[in-house]
Amino acid sequence: MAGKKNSGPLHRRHILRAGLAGAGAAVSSGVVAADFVPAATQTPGKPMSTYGVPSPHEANVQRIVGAAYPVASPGTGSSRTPLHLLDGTITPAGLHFERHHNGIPDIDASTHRLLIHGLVTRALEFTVDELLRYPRTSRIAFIECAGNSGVNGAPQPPQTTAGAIHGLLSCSEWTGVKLGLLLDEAGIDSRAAWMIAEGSDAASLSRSIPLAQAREVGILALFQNGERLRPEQGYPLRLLMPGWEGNLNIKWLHRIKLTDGPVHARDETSKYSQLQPNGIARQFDLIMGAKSVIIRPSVGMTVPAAGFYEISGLAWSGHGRIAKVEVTMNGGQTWKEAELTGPVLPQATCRFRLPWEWDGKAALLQSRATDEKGNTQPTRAALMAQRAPGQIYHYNAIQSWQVMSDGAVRNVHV
Ligand SMILES: Nc1nc2c(c(=O)[nH]1)N[C@H]1C(S)=C(S)[C@@H](COP(=O)(O)O)O[C@H]1N2
Ligand SMILES: [Mo]
Repeated sequence: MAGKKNSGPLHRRHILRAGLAGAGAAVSSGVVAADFVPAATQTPGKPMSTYGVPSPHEANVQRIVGAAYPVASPGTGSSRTPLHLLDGTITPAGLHFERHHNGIPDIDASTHRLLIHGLVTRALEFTVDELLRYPRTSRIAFIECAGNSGVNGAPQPPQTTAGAIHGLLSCSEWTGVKLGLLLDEAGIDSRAAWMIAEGSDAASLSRSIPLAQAREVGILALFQNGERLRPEQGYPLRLLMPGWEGNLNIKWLHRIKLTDGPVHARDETSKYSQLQPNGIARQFDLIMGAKSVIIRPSVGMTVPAAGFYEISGLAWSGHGRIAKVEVTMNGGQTWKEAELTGPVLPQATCRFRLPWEWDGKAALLQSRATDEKGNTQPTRAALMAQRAPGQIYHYNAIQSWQVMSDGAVRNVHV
């Protein structure tokens, strides 16, 4: 069945055949409609609220907070999106992963300024109110930290949830002003080839970015999923470089300087460069590769019994749209093409799904995404062979989950 396309939405016939129709409890014939009165129908409900929050019954759906290494201040480190507790493609703002190099600054938008200077015809300074007068654009895009999934580089596979391993990844609708518009207003000097963007946090995080691409795809994001950016995501202003290394999406952005070359700032030499086995480091490896991960089932979940299940996961690529996601339930002997349900947008996560009839025997599940440019995912062995020991950036290898005969799921290196 290699490469066979899934025939589309599940048919009721298929579900009946696979026995899922028995998943609900049988209702005894003695039950009448009058007995079936939910308690909540008996009292008036709660009033309206000014800002909605999730159901108290979903209180376990939280970001996974915790630094994997000792940090200098409590605001330094990351929290991860609980991918395994969500569905669809858009990350709720309150669950967007966080990566702060020195905490979240408290910024009053009315005093914040953006400076564009360096190799420009005239330096420009903007207040946030001024930026809000410019024409806006919206796009759905993922942000993925370059260190995402790097824990899978460890010799022993971590037995933690899909969110804990792969949750330095979130996807939102971002709205703001095209960077190119403001660069053109400042006037790009012919010597300018790069720019450095700097944040106004205690880390003054700054990264060099090739100017032509920044002008083409960069967005000065002011809104996230319809509301103003959350402080954790860079309020009041962040740079969005869809599909590029998370680190380039400078939060609390206050300065863009046009330069003739990369600045080799601290954050692109001490970090975010990657040592190869030959001792030479790759620098400015800026676009996130094609990637996918099966989220249901994954570690922490149990497949209760043989029968029908839906395998589901996320796929994304910094190079464009996802073209296909193949899934194997037998460790790569045969692959089936999953259905991409819902929007398939460039530089955005998309959802793949595939029906699975589990026979109750041990099964090795993997997914492999290919994007529209033909980029695909390496095996873990192939990826590790290109890395010096301990190098964890841009880990996009195929994830392997072993479903054991008792239904438990293990992370395995194959
Ligand atoms: N100013 C500033 N911008 C920053 C960072 C930071 O610490 N300071 N972290 C970067 C890193 S490493 C990543 S992965 C993304 C994370 O964005 P998020 O916290 O909105 O998920 O922001 C980037 N922008
Ligand atoms: Mo990052």
